[in-house]
Amino acid sequence: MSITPSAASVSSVKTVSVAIVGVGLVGSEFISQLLSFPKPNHFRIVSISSSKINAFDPFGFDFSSHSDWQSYLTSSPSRLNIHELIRELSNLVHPGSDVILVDNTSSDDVAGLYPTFLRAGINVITPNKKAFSSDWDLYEKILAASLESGSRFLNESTVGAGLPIISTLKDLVATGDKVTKIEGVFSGTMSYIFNNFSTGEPGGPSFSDVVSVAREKGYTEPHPADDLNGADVARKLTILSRTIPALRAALPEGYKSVQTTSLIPAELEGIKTGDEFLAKLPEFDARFDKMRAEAAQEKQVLRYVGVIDVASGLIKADLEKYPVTHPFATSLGGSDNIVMFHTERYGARPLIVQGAGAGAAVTAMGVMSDLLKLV
Ligand SMILES: NC(=O)c1ccc[n+]([C@@H]2O[C@H](COP(=O)([O-])OP(=O)(O)OC[C@H]3O[C@@H](n4cnc5c(N)ncnc54)[C@H](OP(=O)(O)O)[C@@H]3O)[C@@H](O)[C@H]2O)c1
Ligand SMILES: *[C@@H]1O[C@H](CO)[C@@H](O)[C@H](O)[C@H]1NC(C)=O
Ligand SMILES: *[C@@H]1O[C@H](CO)[C@@H](O)[C@H](O)[C@H]1NC(C)=O
Ligand SMILES: CC(=O)N[C@H]1CO[C@H](CO)[C@@H](O)[C@@H]1O
Repeated sequence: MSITPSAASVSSVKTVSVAIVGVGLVGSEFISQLLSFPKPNHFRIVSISSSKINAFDPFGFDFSSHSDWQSYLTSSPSRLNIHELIRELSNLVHPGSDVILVDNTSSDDVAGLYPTFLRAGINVITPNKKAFSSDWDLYEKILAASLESGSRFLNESTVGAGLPIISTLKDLVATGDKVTKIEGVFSGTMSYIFNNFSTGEPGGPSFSDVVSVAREKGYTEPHPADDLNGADVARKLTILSRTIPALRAALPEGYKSVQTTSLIPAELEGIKTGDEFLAKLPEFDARFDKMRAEAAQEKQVLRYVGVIDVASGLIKADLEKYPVTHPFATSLGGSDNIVMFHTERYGARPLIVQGAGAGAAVTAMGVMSDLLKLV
């Protein structure tokens, strides 16, 4: 993708030091988008870390080519010590000089340190759902640390990757609209599986075949049960619920408090490896076939959705049926996400956000757009 900022946006002398923890799919793509940003710009990359190694340069790396950062990292002698990193980064915080941590990991440990980063004056941008969807306690600590220090944390890409879902919800709330219900397909993996499995026809490929193909294509976690348990959707619902004033404290234990239907057959609960799980999944195809056929008879499709009903306080992740004419049946392809916001102002015709909800390029774009909000 190409980004063309206006010349005016670079007129101030502010520098922004960026530290990236986690350099897999999203992290690598984000670095590449940052390095492609037209120069001169505010940004300099001062730190890159994998789970083990850290490369740090307080003046900012001077990469000659886009792939250079990989050799800096692999040849760095320093092991990652996250507390040390926080100290180094806090030394770079001055008026006119901001520091931003980009957390691309899915680590609970890094998420647990957000309050420490924020109190040290370091802004946090993250696609990592862990911090905001876990216990209320951590969430409150993050909010308090941000308020106290004035450091900001941005989390747009935690739900729907690059799609404007959190920002849309925030705007609805901030302008005084009343959200009555949010309903959507929030998991790219579940979207792919059911878009393929349930098309409104009574027959089709078996559930286990669809899951296997999804895994081969890299759309699922290595262990498909980690997607089929619904926890990812529950985490995203937690993040959205906490943004709605009436539901702010509705989920004390975060995603664990969401009413979640797991698609893992009880008999396959706790199986250690993804391979073993997939080998046994065909034994349960008949159940899924039956649900699909029943839905088709009612001219409906199956979709794994998240629902937040504000009036009743019901927050659930579940397999539901939708008419074959419904947008969840007609407008989804691949691993698209779709989210419907029912509000007082939008009335009978809900606001709908839809598009690719997973993938490195669009997730990194969500992170990048958060970064631009900070300058
Ligand atoms: N990779 C992403 O697209 C993405 C998006 C938003 C946030 N994040 C967060 O960023 C951090 C690092 O992510 P990670 O990718 O390293 O996690 P990972 O453990 O490699 O996760 C694999 C993920 O693949 C995703 N996926 C589904 N369809 C895909 C497609 N068409 N192309 C690529 N990926 C697809 C699924 O996302 P879903 O089931 O979650 O949709 C699944 O969670 C984590 O905290 C993660 O939660 C990642
Ligand atoms: C389901 O996936 C298979 C295998 O990739 C593909 O051939 C088929 O066209 C897909 N069907 C739908 C409805 O997406
Ligand atoms: C996401 O970040 C914003 C600050 O930019 C915060 O107001 C909001 O509460 C956060 N959402 C969650 C659920 O953490
Ligand atoms: C999506 C992504 O970039 N994930 C990576 C984040 O960083 C960790 C640690 O280096 C990698 O293992 C992940 O693949």
